[in-house]
Amino acid sequence: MRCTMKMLITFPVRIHWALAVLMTIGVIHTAETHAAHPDAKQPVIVNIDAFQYQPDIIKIQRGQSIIFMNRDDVPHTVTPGKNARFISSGLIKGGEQHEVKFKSTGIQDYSCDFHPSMQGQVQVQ
Ligand SMILES: [Cu+2]
Repeated sequence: MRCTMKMLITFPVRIHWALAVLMTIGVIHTAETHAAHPDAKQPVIVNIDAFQYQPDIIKIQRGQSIIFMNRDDVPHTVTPGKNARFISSGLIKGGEQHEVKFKSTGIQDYSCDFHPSMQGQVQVQ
């Protein structure tokens, strides 16, 4: 009887301890994973704001994505230039975003169909 009571008390404690260990392992594992892959290809943001791509020149790794976020109220596009190897965004409405994955290396220019002064460049390494 005494033994049963003790088990009832210690069981939840053990569960908590096991969870704490698992969570710690999870945190360590996550940290190691990032350390082992310093070039982890997270998407980067290019804002479209005040009729400008910001930044207008950006370096990324092959296989990395850019999320173009249109912070203006009017639509814009991300239209590839002749040296670019990605598919046109089509119309990106105000407040919307569009993701482009860059699979080929090299300098790739782009512009906006509606506003010729809007020019950007992606340098894919
Ligand atoms: Cu535009």
